[in-house]
Amino acid sequence: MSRTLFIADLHLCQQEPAITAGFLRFLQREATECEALYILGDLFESWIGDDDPNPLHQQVAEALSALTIPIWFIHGNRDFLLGKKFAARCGMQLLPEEQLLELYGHRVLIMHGDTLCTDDAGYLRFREKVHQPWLQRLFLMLPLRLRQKIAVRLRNDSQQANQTKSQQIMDVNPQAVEAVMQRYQASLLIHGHTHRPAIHRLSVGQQPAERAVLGAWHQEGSMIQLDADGVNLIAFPW
Ligand code: OKV
Ligand code: MN
Repeated sequence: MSRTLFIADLHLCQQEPAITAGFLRFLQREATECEALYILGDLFESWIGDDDPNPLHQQVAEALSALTIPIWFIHGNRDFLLGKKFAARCGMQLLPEEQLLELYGHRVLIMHGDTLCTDDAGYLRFREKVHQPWLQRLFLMLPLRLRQKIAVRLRNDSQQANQTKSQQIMDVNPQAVEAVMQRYQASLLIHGHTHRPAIHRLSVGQQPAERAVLGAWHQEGSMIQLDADGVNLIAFPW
């Protein structure tokens, strides 16, 4: 079937086995009937190293590697540390944080979406820190137990900070959207992160354009299907 699927923000974790089960079902059904699958970040709720022996990771790697279609992965703000080793175990290929695709006659820009939330200065500061290669290398050299402790601490701090942030701060900045689409001359942007599934019409320069936002999998599944007819946002029970 000539269609490409996009998903993001599953936030898989051991505490939510129903979402994992839904994802495995999605892989067996939908994902076998498409040309390629793009995972646009936050597949996992947290990631502290490819050496984490979490059985959930093994389960996901097995299910993904069973697919015959190409699988592409862009890091999210939660699983940004997911590395080449785990990607190889899944049979998926890592992409840079912004990637332009030419699909079915569309110029499609894909990304996780966190870098579009430019009003959230606190988050951008956190991002800059934990994206420093030397700090990542240092973190990954720590014993797993210590990494786990640090991660729990950072997640608690972040949860407290988010309680005092407005909804608008945590959405995309319209100028940032227009700028990045202009830079890539993209007519369609697909991203996740904000958990506000929708297809927005906008103009970039003078040209009509679209921004398709994936939903999180907290209550139901969410995917975007792209084919020759255009872009479709689909919710489904998991
Ligand atoms: C992921 C987020 C925790 C947001 C830590 C260096 C440092 C990496 C890390 C630890 C935390 C990812 C890897 C996690 C995302 C949070 C809290 C807020 C807003 C270091 C490199 F600094 F400690 F050396 N981490 N984990 N947050 O638990 O998956 O996205 S995480
Ligand atoms: Mn996110």
